Amino acid sequence: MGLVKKGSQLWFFEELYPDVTYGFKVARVIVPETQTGFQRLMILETDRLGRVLVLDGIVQLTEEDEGIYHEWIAHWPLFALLKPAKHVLIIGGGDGGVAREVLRHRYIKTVTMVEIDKMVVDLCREHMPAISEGIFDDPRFKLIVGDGAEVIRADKGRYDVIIIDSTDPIGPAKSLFNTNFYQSVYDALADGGIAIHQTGALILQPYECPGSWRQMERIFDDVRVVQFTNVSYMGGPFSLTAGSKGRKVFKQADRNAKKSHKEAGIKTDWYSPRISALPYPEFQKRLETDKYGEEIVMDIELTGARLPSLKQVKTWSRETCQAIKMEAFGTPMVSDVRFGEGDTLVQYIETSAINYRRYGKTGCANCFTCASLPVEDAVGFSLADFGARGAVCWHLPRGSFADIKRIRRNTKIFKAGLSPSKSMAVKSKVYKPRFLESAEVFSPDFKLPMEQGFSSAFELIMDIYDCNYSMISSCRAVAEWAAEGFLKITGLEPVGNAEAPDFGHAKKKTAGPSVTQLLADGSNISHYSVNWLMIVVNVVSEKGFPLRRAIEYTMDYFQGKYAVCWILPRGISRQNIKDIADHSYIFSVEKK
Ligand code: AG3
Repeated sequence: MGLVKKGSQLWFFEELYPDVTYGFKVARVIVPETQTGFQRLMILETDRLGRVLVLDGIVQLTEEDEGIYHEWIAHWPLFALLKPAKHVLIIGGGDGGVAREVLRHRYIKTVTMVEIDKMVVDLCREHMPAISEGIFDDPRFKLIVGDGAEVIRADKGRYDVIIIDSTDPIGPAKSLFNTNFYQSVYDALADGGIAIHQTGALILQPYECPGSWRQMERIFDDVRVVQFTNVSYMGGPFSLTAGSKGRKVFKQADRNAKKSHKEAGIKTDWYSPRISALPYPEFQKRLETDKYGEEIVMDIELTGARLPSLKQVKTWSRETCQAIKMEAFGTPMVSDVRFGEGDTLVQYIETSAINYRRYGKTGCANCFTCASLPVEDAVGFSLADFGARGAVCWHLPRGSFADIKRIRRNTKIFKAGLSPSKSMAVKSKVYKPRFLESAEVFSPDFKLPMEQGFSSAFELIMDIYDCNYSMISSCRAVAEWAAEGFLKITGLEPVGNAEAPDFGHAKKKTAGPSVTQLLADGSNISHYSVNWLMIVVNVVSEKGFPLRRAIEYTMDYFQGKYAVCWILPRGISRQNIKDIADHSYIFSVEKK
């Protein structure tokens, strides 16, 4: 929307979201929208908020409330430190507001600001001089015009505080929200140092803060969200995500802040060490426990004379959607309407898919969702629907970003049956999969469960982290991976084409496409989470294939850095649950 005429008045409406916006009356256009070579820049004058800097249609600051953001992003890390900071790096921050606040700390020796867009610096300096007041005359201050992600790579262990005052992860700042960048930031910090990044509105940008949190969590020694609200960033609670080099830094932060704020004698208008600025507990909880999705995998012991027909399985699939409260997208895909042994049915749902196939007298079903999965309903319902006596269940946290030990602990393997009230009852002890080193899985001696005569088929499940955004967000790229490269590597035989329909996932929780490639005796189904930069893959097959090549090829294709994988025996029936757990493996793979 941008600038809009309303009668004789001129208004500005923010363009960040396609479906919500806010606006204000504009008194005068100071700098009309200009293409800087990096982004669109505009400076407006308003009666209510003073001058306003807008980049790519998004409000970056208003003179009236810029102090809230600039004070918190600068003073929170600086006062939290155990020892006063000497060297500070600012990435972005071209308007100068962050540097202004940082330079108020008297112990600071150098402040380096790396801004990619010189026009932001020049135009703000000219038209909003109060924001950068004094910084250009301060001998401690140095401006580098360049890409922060590049510049920082040369600096190791130099900075006590690194402040990333970037725009949102669209446009020029995109390269500042990924793991490589966070790794260089960590490397550039001195021991005990803190880095802090603006990570968006908690409610309206629900993946931004969690996305950065999860990447930072794997690199920094501790991570913390600092929450504040202001006028100009619409949507209520807004987040800064901070990471420390050193485990104890944040534990002592609150105490240090009170002491050093008092000693420094810096008068702040908005920052106060007495405000904890912790995020709402609900967010904290979600950050810590959230996973991309969860899956219930069931090997259902079919009974009765007749095996389920395609029609019955279609009914199961439709009703399972209701049981797990998910909307079905499109119609089910089926590898062969005769629906014999090994034939697959896949139904896309809002956030992922459910699927079914049969090996012998075992119905193999998977329900995957990125919302929360009512496991009991899904299993109980499936048992009742197929009139089955029992099922072997694997309940997997998918894409949880936790370390592999925790993922293993949260993977539950058990036998389920129906209770007299027809709901699911756990009928066995709950087991965990066996942990293996990837070297064991990749060794020539490794045998898949069906190669050991234990099962009819197997399932390879991969959660691949830190993938390349453009690869995982493209329906075409993911379809090509499934239909070409992956088949070539594995020698699996396709049935039909790889489908990666666009069901508008961008607006849904998975925020990425899903692809299904039906196989002659199984299927390959994957979902892509654009905001979390990950893909989750399930391949079920009666035939083995070179695991190492298949996994590494997939990681390379999507430029993923790390994978957590499971191998499960499928199409099993009467084996005891302990043996089943013994033949269920979990392992991780690092990029080579
Ligand atoms: N940079 C962060 C602006 C974030 C706006 N995003 C949003 N409302 N979701 C501000 C630059 C000020 N130095």
